[in-house]
Amino acid sequence: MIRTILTYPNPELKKKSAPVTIITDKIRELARDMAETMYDAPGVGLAAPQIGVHQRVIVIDVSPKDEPPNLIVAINPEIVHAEGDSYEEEGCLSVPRYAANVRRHAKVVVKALDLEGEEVTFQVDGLLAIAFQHEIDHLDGTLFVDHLSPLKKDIFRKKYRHMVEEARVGA
Ligand code: GNR
Ligand code: NI
Repeated sequence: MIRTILTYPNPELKKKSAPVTIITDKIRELARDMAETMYDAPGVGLAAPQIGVHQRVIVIDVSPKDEPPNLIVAINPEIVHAEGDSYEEEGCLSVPRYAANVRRHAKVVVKALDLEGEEVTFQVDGLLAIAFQHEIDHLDGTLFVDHLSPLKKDIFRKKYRHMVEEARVGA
């Protein structure tokens, strides 16, 4: 089932998500719905709090459109190692129509559980490394715009309010 993606400035996006303690059918259904919602959007990732569920579950698929899908479901993901710097443009399904460059680690090692409860380790770089960091941020109530300098964030807030108002008039 495709779920509704919450958008900034919804306060639900600022809450910290809780670790998953048992992988139940409900968690499996959540992961399925998240993947469906991500592919429908479309986006390269989605975190549970973006659909109002405050559990530490993320889905990611950065495979190009002309290649077969490569879905990652990560439960309780944790960055256990990081190195290098990256400064790339990001967007977010919860912050529509806005993009900005964000400083991230270039490479990360992420430990997580899969849907069978097995521990899995991802050693990633490039867009996949950025996506993991972006999604794990969501689990801690952080949006990419929270990484902007105070001046840029202030400009974002003003521009965004204006954009949302314009969109409302247009509707
Ligand atoms: O679809 C998405 N694209 C994207 C592009 C650059 C950096 C991060 C992302 S994640 C985003 C989907 C989303 O909002 N996930 O939380
Ligand atoms: Ni996002």
